[in-house]
Order: sequence, then structure tokens, then C-alpha cells
Amino acid sequence: PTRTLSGITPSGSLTLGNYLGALRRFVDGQDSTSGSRDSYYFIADLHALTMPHDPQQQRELTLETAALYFAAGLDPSRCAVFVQSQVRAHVELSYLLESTAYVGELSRMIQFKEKGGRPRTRASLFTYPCLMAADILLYDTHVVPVGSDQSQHVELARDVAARFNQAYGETFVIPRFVPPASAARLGDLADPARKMSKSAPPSATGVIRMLDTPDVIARKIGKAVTDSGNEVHYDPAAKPGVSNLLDITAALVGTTPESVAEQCPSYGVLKRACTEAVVATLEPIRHRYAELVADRSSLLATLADGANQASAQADLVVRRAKHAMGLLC
Ligand code: AQP
Repeated sequence: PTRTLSGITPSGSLTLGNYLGALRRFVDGQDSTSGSRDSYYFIADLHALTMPHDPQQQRELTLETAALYFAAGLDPSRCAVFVQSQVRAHVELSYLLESTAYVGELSRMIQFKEKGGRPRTRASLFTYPCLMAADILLYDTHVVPVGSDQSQHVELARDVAARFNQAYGETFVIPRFVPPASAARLGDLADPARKMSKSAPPSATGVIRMLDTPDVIARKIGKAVTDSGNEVHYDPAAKPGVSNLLDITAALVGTTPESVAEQCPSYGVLKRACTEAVVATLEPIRHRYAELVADRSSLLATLADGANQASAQADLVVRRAKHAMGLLC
């Protein structure tokens, strides 16, 4: 059987990019072939501590993200859904991997170069890829479905796992990054060269949030930058704004951006088609979300259950790694 693991950091309200690049793929991949649980999806709350955060808001965002996982279609009877900090093995293995990774390779991570590198950068931002490698390696994961922005981190996890195996004997399964088939990197609607990111300020009009109402979605897409000229065709380099809207629409309706372009004679028609596709996808999720958050205690119980299932597997791997490295266990 193929083991799958992925997660999202609760560093802001989830975006349409998070849905298309990650969450929708989690839902598609949650059924195992062997009948046992082979998919693990987590809310990466420890990763959120790498940046300044407000504790109360952090708790709420973690729960919001969890509820969105279920609202989007993750079914706890078909996969394990858990909160990272509730499975202690993540931090434990992370340290063992910090003792395997090199400072040189961590310094080359694009995300660290973009967000960090200052005296007051949190040390955890630098070591973040080790925690991410631990997330992956703890579940003997074969496949990691993440957006293309995360490929460098998966590559690092592969390198660290291979180095560990070489130094201490076969311990970890070497994971594989699997890019999304479409919409690998949605651009911000107001600045398509930038990635649509959940940590953008709540007022950012270029970021569609999964919980945005239809009115807000229509307004944001209405304001999306388009390119000079008035012809709709797919050309990400020359027409990044229009191509971004085509990517979004195509990914949602299950076709190619070129074929959406053929059906849209003007920018106005494209924006309406895009709005319709986004609303049709997100509205049912928003309604299910409202039901789920209304019953907070059952949400918490489902997460505790997921953490127990995850711990059962993760503890075995930590033990294996500790033993291999020469720690008493
Ligand atoms: N714009 C995007 N297009 C496609 N996929 C995306 N993902 C994120 N943005 C896009 C995918 O969603 C998952 C989220 O992973 P993460 O939360 O650990 O980190 P991230 O990639 O840094 O996500 P954000 O939304 O950009 O958050 P912030 O603003 O906090 O940095 C990953 O699978 C990612 O590829």
C-alpha cells in the first residue's frame, strides 16, 4: 500500500490556493487500497510558531483549519486527521533529524531566505525543514501531496532520510514529492506574480479565503488584475493575471485552461465563469463548516482520536530511529 501524508500550517484562514494545491488532493487521496489507514493529514500548528503569533488566535485558527479539513470532505473513518502538537513524536524525531541535517543545506531553503535571515528570526524557522522531514518520515510515507512551493522541503526530507539510512542503517522510507496535476501555484489576484498566501493580511483583496461569502468572492474576482489587451488566452508569462483566472477556473471545473479560454470571449465573461466555479465549490464547504464548528466538543474528540491513531504509528518509527542512532530505548 502507498502511504500518504500532508498538512497545512494554521498561519491564516485557508485560501483557495490551499484548497486546490493541498486540501482537495487530501480528500481525493484518503481512501487506502489495503483497507488499513494509509493516509495521514495533520494541522501543522507547530510550524505556525515559527512566526509571530497570538496564542488565543492560534488556537482558534487551528480549530478552524481542522473543521475545514472535515468540511472539505476528509472522513475520519478513512484517514487519520490530527493536530501536530498532539503527537509528541514530531518534536522528538525533529531533534534527531536536526542532528542529521547540515546548516549549509538548511540555509539554502528558499522559504528561509524569503522570510528569515534576520537577527530576530526565530530559530525554529531555520530548523523548520527538519520538523517537516520528521512529519513525513514518522509515517513511513511514500507520497507527499503538496503544492510546488514545498518541493524543496520534500527534497530535503529525502536527502536527510537517505543520509540517516546510510549512516545508521535502513530506518526510513524515502518519500516522493507529488506535484498537483493543475493549479500548482495560484497567484494572488491583485499581484499574480506573488503566490496566494493565507498569511496575507485579512484585508488583502487578492486572496480568496475558503470561508469567503459569495459576495466577497465576486468582489475579489471582479477586482482581479487582468493584463493589457482584451483577448482571453492562456499564456502565463505574457498574461499572468488572465492565466491565473484560467488556471483557477479550469482546476475547479476539471478541464484545461486553454479550453476555458476558448469559451470566454472577454475578460468580463471569464471573471463571471471563475466566480461561478469558485462559489459552487466553496459554498457547500462553508455550510458544512458552520455545522461542524457549532459542535466544538465533538470536533475536539475527533481530533484526539486522530492523534491517538497517529501516535501509535509515529512512536514505532521514533523508537526505530533512536535505537539506530545509539540512544537507549
Ligand atoms: N497559492 C497556492 N497555490 C497552490 N498551492 C498552494 N499551497 C499554498 N499556497 C498555494 C499549498 O497549500 C499547502 C499549505 O502548506 P503550508 O500551510 O504548510 O505552507 P505554505 O505553502 O507556506 O502556505 P501559504 O498559504 O503560503 O501560507 P503562508 O502564508 O503561511 O506561507 C501546501 O501544500 C502548499 O503547497
